[in-house]
Amino acid sequence: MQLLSAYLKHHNTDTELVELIETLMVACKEIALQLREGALAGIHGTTDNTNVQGETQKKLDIISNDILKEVLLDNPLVRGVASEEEDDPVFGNPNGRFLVTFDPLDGSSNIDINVSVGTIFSILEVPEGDAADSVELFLQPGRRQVAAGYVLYGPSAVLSLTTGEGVNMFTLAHTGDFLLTREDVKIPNSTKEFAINMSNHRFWEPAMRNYVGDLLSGSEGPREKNYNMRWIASMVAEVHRVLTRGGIFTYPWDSRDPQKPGKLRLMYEGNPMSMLVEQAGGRSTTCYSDILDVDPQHIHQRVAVALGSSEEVETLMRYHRETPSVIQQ
Ligand code: FDP
Repeated sequence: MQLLSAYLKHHNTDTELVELIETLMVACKEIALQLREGALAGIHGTTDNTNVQGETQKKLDIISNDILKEVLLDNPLVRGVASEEEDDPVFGNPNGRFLVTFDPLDGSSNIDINVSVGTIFSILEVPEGDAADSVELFLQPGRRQVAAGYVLYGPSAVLSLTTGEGVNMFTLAHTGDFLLTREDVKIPNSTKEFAINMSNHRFWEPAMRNYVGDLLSGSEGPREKNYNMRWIASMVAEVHRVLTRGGIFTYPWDSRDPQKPGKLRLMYEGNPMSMLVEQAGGRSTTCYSDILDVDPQHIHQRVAVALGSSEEVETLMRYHRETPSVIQQ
């Protein structure tokens, strides 16, 4: 089995990008260790703080954020980082080539119950000609990502990575190395599995209600097959399942907060997961257009997300084209 860095070098990945990914993995290994200790390390529970999105911060959210920030900013290749847990970007070497955005611990409401969580990351290059440190450096559409991935901390820790040439998975071995365990991951085009938080049903758009209604009517309904539902409430785990065996995962717009386009964040959830899914042959959309083409206006911008098996995502988009929208554009 091949080591992560050997695999990337063998496939002629830019050497500075390989170095940056190795740095990211140093931080993720440390987070994996902290998670493994769990209650023994006294790291469960919440802090008295809320993040910029108004969500209560778990102790491990903060610990993971601090680990990633410190390790990344220590690498001179890094111009700056932006995190779910930081109000504003934090800058490092003024001559650094890369920008990194991350959700340090996605699905963190699952930490205390010992269910899978993960770190999601996106890597961009500093745009040419831009001199000053500013949030604008980061506001690039997802199509410009040079790499993206996540580390899922489950029964084993797994890195899913794309540098724009397919998706590969690496498992953390007891030696502390990430070893190649799945090469050139491909999402099956069709599926019988969906993931959505059904408790929000009454807040969805009519198109989403119709679509899910038709899935639930199974072989007797217009889709003419029986679907199964999975909901882990940890995006990173849902996307891992979709990459592994197909399916559709969606967190759509809902009317609880009609001004917000969705719950998930574009720059460190929607974009990196969309790059992975597209690179694995799947589709990723806001329900109306590709997430990777969304022009970001804010670092903590939210986005509606539907991703996974291409035929299923395209069917969902057709429901949205054919049903009048209630969203004020
Ligand atoms: P969490 O708030 O626990 O970090 O990123 C947000 C996220 O988890 C996703 O991982 C998950 O899919 C979703 O929120 C679950 O949210 P709800 O329980 O509010 O539906």
